[in-house]
Amino acid sequence: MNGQVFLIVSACIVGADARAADTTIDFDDLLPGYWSGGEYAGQGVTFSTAGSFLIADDSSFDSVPILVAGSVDGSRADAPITARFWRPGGEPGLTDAVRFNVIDFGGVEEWSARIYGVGGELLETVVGTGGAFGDPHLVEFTRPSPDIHAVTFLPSVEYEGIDTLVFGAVVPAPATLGLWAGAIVLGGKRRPRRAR
Ligand SMILES: [Ca+2]
Ligand SMILES: [Ca+2]
Repeated sequence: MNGQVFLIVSACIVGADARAADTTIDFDDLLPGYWSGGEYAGQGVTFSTAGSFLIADDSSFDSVPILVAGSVDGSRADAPITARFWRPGGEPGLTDAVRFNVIDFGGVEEWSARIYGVGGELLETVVGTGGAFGDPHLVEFTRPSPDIHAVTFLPSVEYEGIDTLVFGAVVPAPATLGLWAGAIVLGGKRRPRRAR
């Protein structure tokens, strides 16, 4: 293998690795209807809703299923949907990039999306109105380092869902590092008190 070929092959391998780190969930393997939210746990993500149900909805459009959530009374698809990221074994995980499409099957009203850290802290919010069927609105969060544990989509009362969720590699949350840092800080504060 000469040097030029080696460089090309190396570049291809690096490119493939970068793409392989992303996981895409398009919900297309779900049959339309109710689902638990745990169907993709093996891929590092679970879904839940503040409403009463999650549903894979094709809504008789040409689209393959999207994910929507019903409100508590079950009459509308307008409840928040939260995706959480996990490591194998069920430990909380963090990623540095999340994106998904908003698909709007109803009238134009304001929706929002939020990302949260592992302690539930709000990191960023995006507000929008786009996403008409046939013209998906891309919502994208990119962080300088992996600190996204959850993303919540808050639809309006006018029927939006999400599709094609893509997220970067999920790494362990540094809980152990946090505990050690706390112990060091506490230890450092205690010594002067004893000396007084
Ligand atoms: Ca889909
Ligand atoms: Ca709408």
